[in-house]
Amino acid sequence: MKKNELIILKFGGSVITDKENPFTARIDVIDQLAREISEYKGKMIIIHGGGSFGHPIAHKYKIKEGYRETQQLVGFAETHLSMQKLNTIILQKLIKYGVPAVPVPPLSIIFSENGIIREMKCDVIEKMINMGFVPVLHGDTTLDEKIGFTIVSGDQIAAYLSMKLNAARLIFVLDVDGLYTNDPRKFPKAKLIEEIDVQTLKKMVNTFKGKRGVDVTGGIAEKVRWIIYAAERGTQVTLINGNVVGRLKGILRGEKAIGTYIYSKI
Ligand code: IP8
Repeated sequence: MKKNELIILKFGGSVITDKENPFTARIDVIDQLAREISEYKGKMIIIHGGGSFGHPIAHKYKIKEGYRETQQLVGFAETHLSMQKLNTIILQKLIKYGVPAVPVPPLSIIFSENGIIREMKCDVIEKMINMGFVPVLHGDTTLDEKIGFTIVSGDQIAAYLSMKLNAARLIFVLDVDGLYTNDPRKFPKAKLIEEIDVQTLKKMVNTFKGKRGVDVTGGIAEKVRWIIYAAERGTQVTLINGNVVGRLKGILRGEKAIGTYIYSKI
């Protein structure tokens, strides 16, 4: 299958927010990433995670678990609003550097079924990228056919869009260098996996453990499942560290940066 030149970027919640402090964006990092993105002129979609803007409220109201009582409705609304606030911070930085970034709230275009995207209105996004805009989406609250509502992660949206729009590359921008054999924050001897083919990764998926703070959409193993989903469908997946100045810029220029490269035989 011929891939188009679309690049999808996924910003992890831990790189763009301070996960230890509710509603705190890492403004300097967002500024730096926006500046690096502004040098890339091809088609691009950006998706960001929730970090300390999304997960603590979603956790408080048990939004991921589905609708149980009316008090959750305001919690659902609050969670979505908080994600939009983070989205606005990112848009402001991108626009400051001349990137034509436009918001696309996933709540308005996704129906999920037991937490898995069943339907997503992608024609608006396609039209935007064809015109030269950079749509900016995020993990979000969604309406769900089976459980009323839930949360869909930015990783899932990124993997789904990679498949649907036939993206050439999916780049995960994290607060560590890539995928490690173990959690590098807890185990200093953990090794960075520099290259791995998707079949090997599939066999290892349950060995990945760890998440930080309250993370309602699952930890690293869940991320790896969506990486596999995209890679198996022919998108080249890479994980890099967004805290290191210049790494995103390099990879967008087609240079080889420190990170994890997932290979598939498609
Ligand atoms: O951080 C979750 O997105 P993620 C978004 O990509 C919310 O898992 C609302 C918690």
